Amino acid sequence: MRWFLLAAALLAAYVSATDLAHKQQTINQLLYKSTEPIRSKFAELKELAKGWDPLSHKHHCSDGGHALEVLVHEVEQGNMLVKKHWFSLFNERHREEAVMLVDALLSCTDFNFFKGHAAYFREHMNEGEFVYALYVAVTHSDLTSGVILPPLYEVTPHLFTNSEVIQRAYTAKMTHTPAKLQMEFTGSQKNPEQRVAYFGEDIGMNSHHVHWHMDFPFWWQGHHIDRKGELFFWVHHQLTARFDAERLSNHLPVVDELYWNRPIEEGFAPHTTYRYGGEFPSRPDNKEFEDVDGIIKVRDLLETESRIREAIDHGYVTSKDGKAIYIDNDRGIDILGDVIESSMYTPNFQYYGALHNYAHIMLGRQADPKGKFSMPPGVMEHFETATRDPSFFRLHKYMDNIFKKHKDKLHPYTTNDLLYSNIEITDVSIDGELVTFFEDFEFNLINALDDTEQVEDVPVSTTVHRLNHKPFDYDIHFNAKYDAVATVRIFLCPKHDYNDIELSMDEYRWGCLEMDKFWVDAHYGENHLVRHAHESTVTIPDRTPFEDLIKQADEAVANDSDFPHQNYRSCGHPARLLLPKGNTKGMEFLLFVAVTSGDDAALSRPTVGEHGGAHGYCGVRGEIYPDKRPMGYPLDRHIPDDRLFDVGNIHVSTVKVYHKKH
Ligand code: CUO
Repeated sequence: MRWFLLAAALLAAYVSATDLAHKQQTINQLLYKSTEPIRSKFAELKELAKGWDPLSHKHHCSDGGHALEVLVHEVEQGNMLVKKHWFSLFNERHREEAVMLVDALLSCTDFNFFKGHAAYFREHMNEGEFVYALYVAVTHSDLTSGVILPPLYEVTPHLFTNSEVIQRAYTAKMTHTPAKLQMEFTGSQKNPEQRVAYFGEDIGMNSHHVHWHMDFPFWWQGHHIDRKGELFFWVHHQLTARFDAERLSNHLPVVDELYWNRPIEEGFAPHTTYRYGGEFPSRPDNKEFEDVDGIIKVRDLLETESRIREAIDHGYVTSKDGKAIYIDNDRGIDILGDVIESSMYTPNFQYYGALHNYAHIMLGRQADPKGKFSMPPGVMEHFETATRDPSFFRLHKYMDNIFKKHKDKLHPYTTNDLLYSNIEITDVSIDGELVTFFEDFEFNLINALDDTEQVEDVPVSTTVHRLNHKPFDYDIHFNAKYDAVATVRIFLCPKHDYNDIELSMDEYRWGCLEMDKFWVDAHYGENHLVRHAHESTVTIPDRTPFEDLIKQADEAVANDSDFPHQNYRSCGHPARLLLPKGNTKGMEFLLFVAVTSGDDAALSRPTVGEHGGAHGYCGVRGEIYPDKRPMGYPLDRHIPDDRLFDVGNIHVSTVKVYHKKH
């Protein structure tokens, strides 16, 4: 009997491993050269697409085929966006069409039907819509759990590199000369913003950002996503705080917020081309906002903003049926996030509008607000490209300050709230040095270039500079009065402002970077905790190159072997960007460590497993957020006096971040 059970278990493991390899291979093939028909070398997929009749598989849909019918109807009526046209999620109709495919794929009850529909619609829909929908569906479908999404910068490279690189890539292709092209950051050294372009244009950070919006789409109407509004606040708050830390590292003041009734100080020339639709529009310095014809007026944004500020002052948001939803509590930030973004969770779209989404469009269209020149959308209208534009951080600082207004109104934590009397931290230090450096990173451009199946590919790639840091560990010593699970929270905070004036806790708290948060078993007596930086629960390691994913999946399928399990999510801040750049002399930061009660955990066994990896900024797929406390706790509220934090379970020390040229 035991042998039988063992054999059955082995068989199940074997089937699921090879099953995963097949799924990975399918997703790879669907995304390979996505602007061209499915390659003939993927014969099975190509045949499947050719002979597929979506509606004959309605009984394999959880909704009885409703989503599928809607999509098929639109395709058959010729209502869909044509192929070889730009796609923007902020375009209402584009979004509707993409979401039709997401819904159809998510309704599949078996992967074979997911595959058939995806193959079919790949050939019948706009490429941009298809890629977006497939990424979202793979992210959310249980049928594809374990599948690694290829790096977006290798699937849609146009949105991650610049026009010059693309042109030179074509030259390489036309002349059949393999090429490794150096990509430079946008702009010139005459522009002070250039000093921090390495952050705004970092392809890993951009990938994290676009994936965050795929994990938490504002249009999402599926299963309830826990604390989605608060995560919107937190992930963007952290992006802003991290950008500010990079600015301080580069002798720039922290970013100022955007004002609708003042000029946008920084212009931006993206030097980037759509695959279809020409150049991304540029914006000169000091552009005054103009209404965007037929979409959004400056006046409406001001009105929306003042309604939201009023709700904060009142301490309640008014729902669409006129009821007060009180927000001066821990839940308030989540509701405000839903309101400000705004997502389908907003309690009153009619009254509070969609400040964030319209702001992206407003900024994206300032080069051609009247639509006179038929320009395509600006970089701000794509999550892939938005952070390149300095106005992105101004916009998000503006919204961040609205969130801050709410947080500042909440009652400050008292010493009693902060104290966890079981724990006394005796020492915190860094093992190794905090050292950052620039390195070159290469990614493949094969998918950027049109070609035919008859002509062999020429290897073309591009190399970008990117920030990285040396490995380091946190060394934390503490005493515990009894055995218990404890929550460890680590932040890195700016110590000085731009003028080198030391900041008080209340001044620096809003600029703190979440470095890590995890749960440990504290034992009675002395404890010595060594935590590696690479274990951080806000970051993910480098993404697997598309070429490697293809090779690994193909080999696993050919040999009926395991697909190497790579345990990371697509959403997550790049591990190599965990530290801000610092400077050559060693820039002082504060290392803030708080050990609080394990009761903070929302999960029953917080010390077991990694809870999906990058849960700090990205939550846990399909589960509740693992920490019950407000995101940013205990630095999220106003601190009237630093001495309130004089408790044994909180430790603040000064560390230095060195930047080395090599
Ligand atoms: Cu992520 Cu504005 O929300 O870009």
